[in-house]
Amino acid sequence: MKPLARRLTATTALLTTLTLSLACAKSEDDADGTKPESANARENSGQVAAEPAKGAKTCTLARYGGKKLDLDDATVGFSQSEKEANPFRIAETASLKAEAKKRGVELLTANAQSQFSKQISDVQDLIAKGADLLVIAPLNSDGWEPVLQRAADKKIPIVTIDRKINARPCKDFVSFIGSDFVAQGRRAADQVIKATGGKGEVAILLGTPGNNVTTERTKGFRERIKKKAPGLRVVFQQTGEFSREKGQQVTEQLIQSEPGIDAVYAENDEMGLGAVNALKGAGKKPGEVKIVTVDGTRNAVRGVVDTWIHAVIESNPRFGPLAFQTLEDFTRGEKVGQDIVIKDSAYTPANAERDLNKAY
Ligand code: GZL
Repeated sequence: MKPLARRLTATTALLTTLTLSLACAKSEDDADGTKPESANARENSGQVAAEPAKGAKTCTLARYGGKKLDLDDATVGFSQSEKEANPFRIAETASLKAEAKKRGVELLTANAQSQFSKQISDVQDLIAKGADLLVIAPLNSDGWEPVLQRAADKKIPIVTIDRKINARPCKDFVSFIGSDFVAQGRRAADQVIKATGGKGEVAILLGTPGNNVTTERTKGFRERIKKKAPGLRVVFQQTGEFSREKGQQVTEQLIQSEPGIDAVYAENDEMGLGAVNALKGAGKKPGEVKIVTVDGTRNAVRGVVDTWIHAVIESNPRFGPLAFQTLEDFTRGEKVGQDIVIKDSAYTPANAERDLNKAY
């Protein structure tokens, strides 16, 4: 398809989505009752790509030092971090692949199986195989220097999605596209406060250490609890490594050490579902312990419908359209955002059944 024709199509699609989003924002409060700053445009299909909430456009090819490219003729390398057992990762990779296919862009992919050393070698391999541009879903926030140097030597622009790397925007990488994880933690705290009346004992199932998602979801949650519900005490926190199995194991320990626990904040759905399994195994009833999780996977939202889980804060993994649009704008010499924060919705007892088809 001619670039101009495709550009017009892409622009029309974007305008349609944004119009839908504005329509939604005007017509309904956000699912978790906060102002619709995060209301996503929702089509009947329910599956909505991540959309920018904020992020000034300041990075240009000239500033970054890349070369003009026609994305249609380029090869994009995608490095996925975690094994695709977690629906978040499955949906994220599917979104990238679907957008590459839709645009007819060659996409090389690699999966680090949750091993950081493998992700570094995966990216080196993608460069060796001729990737002109890189999209990276980083496992960790630190340790990227070898890759950044190699990419810079070959003038290969990098867009990071989902998690952040500790490097210089519009210098070491072009853009970060992802959620506001501190806001996710705050919104999870609001749900725990609602569910418990702001009193009692709460446990945190932490994500894996070494990335900004765990740090920021914890920061947002703790700050909000301290500010809005001093009667809620965090009596336990331990990493469940973002996995269902570990989340179950840690919750089994939690039930032994804190039998009177009132609520669990799980920093992702997989750990939250593990916690549900542990509570079931301990003979608890649905809703006896209030669980709040983050992601928006279908199983967790079903957990809200059957009241094992109180609420799920969305972390939208469908970065494909926004990542490719950013690459296209950048390689055409247009300004792009350095820090593109996307919108996230939420699932509560009020909307989970109605919105189940929007989960991934
Ligand atoms: C969040 C992402 C997290 C998900 C988890 O953007 O980095 O990693 O919330 C995943 O499910 O393990």
